[in-house]
Amino acid sequence: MRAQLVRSIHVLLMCMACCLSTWAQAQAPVFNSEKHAFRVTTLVTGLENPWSIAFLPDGRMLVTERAGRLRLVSQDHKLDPKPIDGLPEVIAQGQGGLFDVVLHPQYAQNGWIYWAYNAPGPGGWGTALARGKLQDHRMTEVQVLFSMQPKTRSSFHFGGRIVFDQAGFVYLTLGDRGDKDRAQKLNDHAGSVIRLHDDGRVPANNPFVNRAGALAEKWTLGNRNMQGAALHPQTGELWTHEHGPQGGDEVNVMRSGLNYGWPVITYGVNYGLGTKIGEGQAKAGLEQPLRVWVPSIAPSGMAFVSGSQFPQWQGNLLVGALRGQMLIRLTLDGEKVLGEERLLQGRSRLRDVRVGPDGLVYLLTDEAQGALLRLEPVKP
Ligand SMILES: [Ca+2]
Repeated sequence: MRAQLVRSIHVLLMCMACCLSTWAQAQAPVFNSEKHAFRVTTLVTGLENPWSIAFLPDGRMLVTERAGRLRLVSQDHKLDPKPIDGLPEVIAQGQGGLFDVVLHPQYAQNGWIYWAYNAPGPGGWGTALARGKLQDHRMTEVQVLFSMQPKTRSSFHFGGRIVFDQAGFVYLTLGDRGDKDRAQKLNDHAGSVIRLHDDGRVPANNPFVNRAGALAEKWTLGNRNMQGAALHPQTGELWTHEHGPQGGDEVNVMRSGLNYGWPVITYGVNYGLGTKIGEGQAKAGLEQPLRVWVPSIAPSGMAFVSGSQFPQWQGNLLVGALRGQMLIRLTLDGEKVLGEERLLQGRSRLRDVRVGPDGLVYLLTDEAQGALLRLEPVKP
């Protein structure tokens, strides 16, 4: 009798746990939107604060978990219980941990996998970039290509997105590490995008290579914390978004040597206090964003829509939102934002947004029991 009662309570608790999960594996709800109806299929659950997805050519996927694990997902969407080992030490602390994972554009020929992570070093820790080659469950031939300087013990603003351009340069976004004045310093990597050759060498035509006292890896400055970056499919330019302070999240196009303003100009204010930061919203010589979100949505993950699955979304920019808990679809005319649609509102914090090789849209939810979701078009 007592055993039966315990069993009943156990079943009830299991049931409640299922109901509490936003994206249970069995459900595939259909959503209507302005241009497409779509189904959201839950492919994988049980990921701890997943951060990034990369698609291997054989149909498997790599998924990072912020706590420091790189995971494999099989072709039939089973999460391999055994993480990939051989990665250099990851400091999982506050917002820091394992971030982006990206394949080299010639992965089929060279096998290089790149990842960004919070690396230890003198003075604390900071964002770093490494690459390696996957053999079964082990990363081999590992090389650390870059490690930001100086390192501090702050838990905030690491950036951590990696993008390759069409010429083969690799870009890494770096946050201001919670110390805003660092973003304006040329002798500090914080608050910038850096640009490297694929083997970590500094390109001779980087903007500050010949500037005395400047760090040669820097491509931009004046950025606060970019957790979304993608290459524009037509122009080949690097688009990013960044977290503003309270209010003032931005979308920008990153160009060589330009200053994106933080913290001299911003559309945001100090958290809680609502007090002014810097000198206002615009200043000569400092770049203006293409789009500003006030109030903040806390953007993370970014992808341009391509492929044949969502023809009415072709060329649109998708942006995930953490605090905003939604997927944003921006329609564009060149660098002008024409419109915005808010999808999947109030369901989950979204950490990553990708368009897969199959043209479907993949999302990661930022939760202790996070999920890999897939948007699939539904005929009306
Ligand atoms: Ca700015």
